[in-house]
Amino acid sequence: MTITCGFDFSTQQVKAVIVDNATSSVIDEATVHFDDDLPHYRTVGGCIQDGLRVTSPTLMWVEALDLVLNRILRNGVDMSKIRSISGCGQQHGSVYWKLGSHKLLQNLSPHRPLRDQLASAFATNDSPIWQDSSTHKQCEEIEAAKGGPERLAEITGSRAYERFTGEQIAKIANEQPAVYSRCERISLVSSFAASILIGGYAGIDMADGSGMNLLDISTRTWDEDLLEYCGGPEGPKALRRRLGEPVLSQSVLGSISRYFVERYGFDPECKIVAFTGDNPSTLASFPTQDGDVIVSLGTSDTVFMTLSKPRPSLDGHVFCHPLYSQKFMAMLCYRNGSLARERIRDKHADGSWDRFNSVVEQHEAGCGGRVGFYYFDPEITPRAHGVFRFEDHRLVPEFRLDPSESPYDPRAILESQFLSMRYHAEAIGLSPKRIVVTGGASGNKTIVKVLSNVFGVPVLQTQQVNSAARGGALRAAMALDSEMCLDERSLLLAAVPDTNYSNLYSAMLDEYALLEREVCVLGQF
Ligand code: XUL
Repeated sequence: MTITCGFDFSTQQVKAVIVDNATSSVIDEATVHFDDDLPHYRTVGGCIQDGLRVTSPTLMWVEALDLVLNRILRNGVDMSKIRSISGCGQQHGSVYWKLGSHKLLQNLSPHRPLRDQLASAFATNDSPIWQDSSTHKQCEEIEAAKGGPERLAEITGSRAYERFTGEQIAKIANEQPAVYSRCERISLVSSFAASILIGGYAGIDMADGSGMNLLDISTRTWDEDLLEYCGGPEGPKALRRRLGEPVLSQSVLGSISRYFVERYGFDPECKIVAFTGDNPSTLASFPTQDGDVIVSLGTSDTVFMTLSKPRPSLDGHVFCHPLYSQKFMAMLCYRNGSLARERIRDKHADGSWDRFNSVVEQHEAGCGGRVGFYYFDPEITPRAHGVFRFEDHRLVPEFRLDPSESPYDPRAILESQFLSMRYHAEAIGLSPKRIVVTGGASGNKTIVKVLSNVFGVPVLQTQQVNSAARGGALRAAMALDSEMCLDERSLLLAAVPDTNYSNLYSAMLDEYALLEREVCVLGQF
């Protein structure tokens, strides 16, 4: 039996899964939850928020890697049977390795934990992550530097976004020149994890590299003008050197470092395949067909599908595909996903999903002309911040309720989240024939039913959880064998749309779009 290992370095936790290559199913797994398992880093939801700036302690991720491997070992997994490893990380987050750290990586001693050996490996201890929205100035400048937002989107697949890594690097290069000048290498969260595993700097893969506003997604090389802008006073050459050359997502980077062989019993021949972003990795974990759109309901909600030709626009993103070097993936990202739904659940349903569902079901589709926008944190799609409720097109502080009525917010948040997905998905040319739903909320029947009705298409669920980590293990197997096939039977029908409701939601779309435009003005930040 051959097995592979997949990692997911996500916002709130690190997960490792062991997959049996013959059946492509998960046979073991372990998780390290940052807030609970590593409380000394004092994170909330895996990060530290200071106004619009959001970072995670880089060393916390390092410590989590040892901890999760210890847990896998304790479960009794024979590490010497693992043939290859890959994985993913939350997208856009960046790590700044200090001058000389390549030597630390090459000489890791198996007798001391990674945390002790890499404690001084970073030029800054705080890694900016995808929830950061502090780089509005850099967004305006980078679009100007590349000839406008449309041109930037045409080249890199996206207009400028605050969380994108180029903007984050530009901010550090200009505002923290001492940090930038003592940095020898910049990794994404994905290539950072791969670097530790190979004991040397791993290249940034092209799929995750597409989330930087630096990569030309057609030529798959760094764009010179963008290197010039993001590299600040030290210039484009110095940034190119710090980034290294981008690599194909399916590249075998090398064998696992001696540290893991001697400390955990890995086979010295175990191969490390390039890590990628969590969304590309999730895409790689599904047996999708043409017309399938994946909706991932997690800390962030994301919507994505495979494309043969890039069609970048001012809405959403186009990334290089994580499996096929000639294909692309289109994506939308929402910051106010599960955490916003949980906030409404806690306010109106005492923290119980069952109660939340029954409150949702007490109201008719469309909430009788009520629409709510719940951007508790600055939203990415669209760019707006705040909570806004409309009754018959008029802004109201709260929805009016008869004494016998239950609150509208639970249904209203689901409807506006999914109407937004449908509206923006149509804007980037995604018209699903089926939706495959994944992520924490995908097991909730009421939520899935509303999703199906809003899009007017059937929704399929997967029996497999941990799609992003599993995508890592599957990619690790495919990079070596290529004959691994993903089984359609792992997808089960979870909801079919009710035509009456779907027609009603179709009719609501124009009105929704008008209100969203109003909210973008009211909720500017
Ligand atoms: C995608 C994005 C988020 C993170 C979450 O663009 O910012 O989905 O990848 O981990």
